[in-house]
Amino acid sequence: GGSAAFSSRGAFILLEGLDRSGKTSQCERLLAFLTDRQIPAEIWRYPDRRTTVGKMISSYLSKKSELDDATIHLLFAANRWEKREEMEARLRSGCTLIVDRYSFSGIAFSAAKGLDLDWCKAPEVGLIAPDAIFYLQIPPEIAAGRGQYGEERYERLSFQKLVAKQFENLMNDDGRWHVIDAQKGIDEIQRHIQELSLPVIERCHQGAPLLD
Ligand code: T5A
Ligand code: NA
Repeated sequence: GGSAAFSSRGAFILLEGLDRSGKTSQCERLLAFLTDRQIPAEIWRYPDRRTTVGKMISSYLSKKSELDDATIHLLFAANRWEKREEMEARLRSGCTLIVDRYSFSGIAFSAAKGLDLDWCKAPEVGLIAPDAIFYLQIPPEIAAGRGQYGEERYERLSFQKLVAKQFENLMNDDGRWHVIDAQKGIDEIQRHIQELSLPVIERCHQGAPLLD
């Protein structure tokens, strides 16, 4: 036989959910857990507000600027594209990426505004796909009761209800999606995410191909 296509890599682990569903809290705990076990890992978050595109997005989200729905949709997608190459390099270097929001947020939030679903999905095609997706499921009313809700553009209960519907429409049974009850305690949720993540990370270390 010729040279094997084996190539160890890190896993792309995605957390998705409504605003205030607990994504960032879980990402930070998962990073601490993996780091303790000497598994190389980093947190990446979208939007990445540090880039030029990210600054435009941040200004829009904090209502300092206005953009039409199609334009902001494409900026969110561009903010993922501008990091794609670096993301691939980090994964191939063996680092697991714990990602706080990605394409599903991009699609769900824009589709909730009434933009055509297929049009919303199109600019996401060709990005690296996650190996596991943890959807932190929470009734929008409960999320609305958590800290500081209401300051950014999309933090309105009526809109979050529409976003929740879109997320649920995007989930499928391809084995990557895990619906997590986000009303449970932070530590219980974390243990569940850890248990489900370790075999995925192991598979990626064994050379499972990158998804797209
Ligand atoms: N967006 C994003 C798009 O429209 N298109 C896109 O392509 C992308 C990527 C970005 C906004 O942009 C939109 C979506 C968003 O509206 P953001 O900066 O990601 O926003 O901010 P949020 O996702 O809203 O982040 P939040 O910080 O609001 O929510 P998290 O990260 O889900 O929640 P977290 O962990 O900060 O927790 C929120 C509060 O709840 C408590 C925490 O202590 C904290 O006070 N909490 C819990 N309380 C009880 N039980 C639990 N299990 C708890 N877990 C956390
Ligand atoms: Na967050």
